[in-house]
Amino acid sequence: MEVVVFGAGSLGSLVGGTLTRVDEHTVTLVAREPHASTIRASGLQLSGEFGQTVTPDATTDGRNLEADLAIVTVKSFDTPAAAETLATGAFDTVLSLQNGMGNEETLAAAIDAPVLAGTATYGAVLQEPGVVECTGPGKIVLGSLEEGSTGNGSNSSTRATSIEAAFERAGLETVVADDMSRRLWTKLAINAGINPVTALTGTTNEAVTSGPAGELAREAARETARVAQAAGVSLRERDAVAAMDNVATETAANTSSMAQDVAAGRRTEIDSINGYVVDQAAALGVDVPTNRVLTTLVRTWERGSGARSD
Ligand code: KPL
Repeated sequence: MEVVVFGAGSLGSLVGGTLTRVDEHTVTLVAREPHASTIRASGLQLSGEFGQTVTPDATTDGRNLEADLAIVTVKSFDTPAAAETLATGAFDTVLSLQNGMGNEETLAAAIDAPVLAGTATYGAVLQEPGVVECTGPGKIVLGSLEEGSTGNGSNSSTRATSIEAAFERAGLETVVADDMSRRLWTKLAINAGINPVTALTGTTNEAVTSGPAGELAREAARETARVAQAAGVSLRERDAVAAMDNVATETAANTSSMAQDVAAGRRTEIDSINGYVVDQAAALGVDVPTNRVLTTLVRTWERGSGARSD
């Protein structure tokens, strides 16, 4: 399978690099400098669980590429730009493995290829250009967001199943799901709890496995489940909390993507995670005080540090 990974930061490099381990896949990583040129010069080092050096192709220019599969791992605020770039190429299937909500719709509006939704809970950290570490085992769940399109034999089902098989052969734990909307809301609850709390406190995911920080993260996950329910998605509060607890424990040593962004002085995905929960809650008449406070604090940090200007 020919694979292009758009936005090969930590998770994208981990997934793309892991797929490169299997001979039948040709992988191109679309990455920033100096990551791209380091990979071209000396390969991509996978440290941690997948330890080895692999040699995917790497470029900074994502235009006019062609592949069987495009995996999108850009930050959610970069999805519109990535969609425009992807639209200049040709892909059989596009798979979003991003945090936050609304990415699939943005991609589908711009690209002439089926877009599958996906969630990934692997802990991944880009240690330095050319080196990505898997800091916690996880799982990839993928499928179509269209109701009724994942039945046996449907096009989406066939595509999802062949991607699942390809990922599994490379050692990435992957399952196909027919309830992607619920899965995306569950992942949103996980990120709404873990990401801002670890980002604001400069801690690893272990910080939310217990104590007051854990309770704060759990409350953010509970509120997210309430908003999901108001939106017609059957996600129980206790399932959202259990999912968050499970990921925090499995990835305890990981620095969450938002904590990595804050540590590097970069803009975060707060708008499409807790900010999305707050906006949906307002539209649906649900009170989400914890998500509101977390959103305000992270946005205040972004403005104060110059990471955002609005
Ligand atoms: O998705 C993640 C992230 O950091 O954004 C988790 C799964 C919480 C891993 O840290």
